[in-house]
Amino acid sequence: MSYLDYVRQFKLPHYWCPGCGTGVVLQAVVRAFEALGWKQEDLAFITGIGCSGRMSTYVNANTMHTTHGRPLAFATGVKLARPEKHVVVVSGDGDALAIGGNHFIHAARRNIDIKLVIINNLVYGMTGGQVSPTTPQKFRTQTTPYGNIDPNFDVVKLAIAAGATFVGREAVTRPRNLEKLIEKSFQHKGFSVVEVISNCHINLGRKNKMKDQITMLRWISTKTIPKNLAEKKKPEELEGKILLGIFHEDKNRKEYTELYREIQERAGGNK
Ligand SMILES: Cc1ncc(C[n+]2csc(CCOP(=O)(O)OP(=O)(O)O)c2C)c(N)n1
Ligand code: SF4
Ligand SMILES: [Mg+2]
Repeated sequence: MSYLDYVRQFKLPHYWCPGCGTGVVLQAVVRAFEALGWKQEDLAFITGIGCSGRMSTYVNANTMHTTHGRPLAFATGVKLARPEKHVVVVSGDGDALAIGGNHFIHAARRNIDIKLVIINNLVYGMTGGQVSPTTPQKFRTQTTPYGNIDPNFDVVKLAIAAGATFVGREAVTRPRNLEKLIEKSFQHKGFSVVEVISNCHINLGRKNKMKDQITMLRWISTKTIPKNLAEKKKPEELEGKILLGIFHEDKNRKEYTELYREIQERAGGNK
């Protein structure tokens, strides 16, 4: 199957602003489906609400466009009911880490086999650019017009601390690396998290002297550095940099639906 078979082309043109990084993530996701040869009938693709949440409109598989912050709750239900299926969630930074922050840490804690991709555009894009838990300090947003004072989450550290067994980070400025990372995370058995640094030049960039997508993508390029290159740099050269790559992979921890099946068998269920 071609990656285009995983796209509902009759739904195009898409909703996103020209140059939005969300489209780059869609491309990487469907190319990973193609590389893995997943059948559409074996795939549940679930999103929350936000510009990122709109992705379930365009993916040609079993899709659920759920409520804001709740895609992991829906996905947990799907995976427990049909553990043999591939369950993929795409979520925004607000969706996954603000309103959905609790679902995020608990899905990670359980190590349930859900593949989570977080489109971290550092803001609530869809609703006009309110501050999110990943907005950098000093950034101006709709709700922090004089600059954000809240420290931002490090999504990678949060995911590892909560118990995710595959954790990586990429940026929309490196689409091929992004595709490879997403493909690898989809092959992992357990709760995987790929954070994608993305651009919302419309509702964040324009408030922060990045008037268009090119300027914002350049900023992402200068701000990010692959982990292997970072290893050769001095600490002072890495100040304020966001590292990219795979940060954690644990293949030994038991996956949640397997544990659930075991306990069902012990309890005499599934007869
Ligand atoms: C329960 C609930 N609260 C608030 C909203 C309004 N709302 C819709 S999208 C959104 C934020 C989206 O931000 P993010 O998850 O980062 O996605 P993005 O649009 O940036 O991709 C909010 C607050 C909602 N739809 N439902
Ligand atoms: S508002 Fe931002 S995140 Fe939403 S489509 Fe436009 S550029 Fe993308
Ligand atoms: Mg966002």
